[in-house]
Amino acid sequence: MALKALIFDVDGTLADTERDGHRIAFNRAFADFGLDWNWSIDLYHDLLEVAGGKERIQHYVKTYDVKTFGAKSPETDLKAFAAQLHAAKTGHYQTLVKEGLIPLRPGVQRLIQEAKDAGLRLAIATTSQFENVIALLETTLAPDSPNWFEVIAAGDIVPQKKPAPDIYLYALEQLNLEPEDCIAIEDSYPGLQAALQANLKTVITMNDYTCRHDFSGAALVVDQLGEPDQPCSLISGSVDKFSYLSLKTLQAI
Ligand code: XBP
Ligand code: MG
Repeated sequence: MALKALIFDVDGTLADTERDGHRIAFNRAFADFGLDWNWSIDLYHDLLEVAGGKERIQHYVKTYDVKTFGAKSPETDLKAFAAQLHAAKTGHYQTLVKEGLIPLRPGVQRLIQEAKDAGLRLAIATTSQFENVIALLETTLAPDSPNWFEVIAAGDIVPQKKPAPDIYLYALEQLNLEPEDCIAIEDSYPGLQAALQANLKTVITMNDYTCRHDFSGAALVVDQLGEPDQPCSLISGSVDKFSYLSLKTLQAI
């Protein structure tokens, strides 16, 4: 196949944003609202089953039967309450990202540069809020890097979040490409399901939160994209011996 575009997931794929970024931001927002909720590292692992911050908050309230008393918002309208809480969380997340505390994962900058140099088109398909993606790209890649991506498909732009394929279908439509022209790069089971249902060949770069997920159906699974001096491990997939994921490797799968 002649590879034309790479479609990147964001959280967990470009950077380990969840544990030290989103989780902390949620907890700060809870404190702002006078809530005694605390999302520990382990609890957050379970909560990550639900994609989308607003959806995750609603899931938490329903599943863990927590009380929203003491909050500034009415308890009666959970959706509206979650949206207010989530707006505060988004502010905290951006502050954390802009402090430069969340670096890109190994190999991300290199692979994006290789793809750019080879004239490949770039896109993003994420569940996270659009403004979160922009803050992360500007802080970690380059101030003008949002312009490197022809499509940034994010957050509520589609009705159904991952594992539904909607965000990938939207990105493909905006790129005006067929799935066989593209490769998706993901880190999680819900992300993989979304990409596979959009018929995209998918490479998984797993992380601490996702390393026990079921990655059946992925073309390749690695523990990180790797660098020439920082080799990655091949977890599954059929590919010639390599020590880091280059564009050449992607073109061969
Ligand atoms: C990431 C998510 C997001 C983030 C939080 O999914 O599920 O909800 O956890 O971001 P993906 P928001 O890896 O597919 O991008 O609070 O902005 O939703
Ligand atoms: Mg992800």
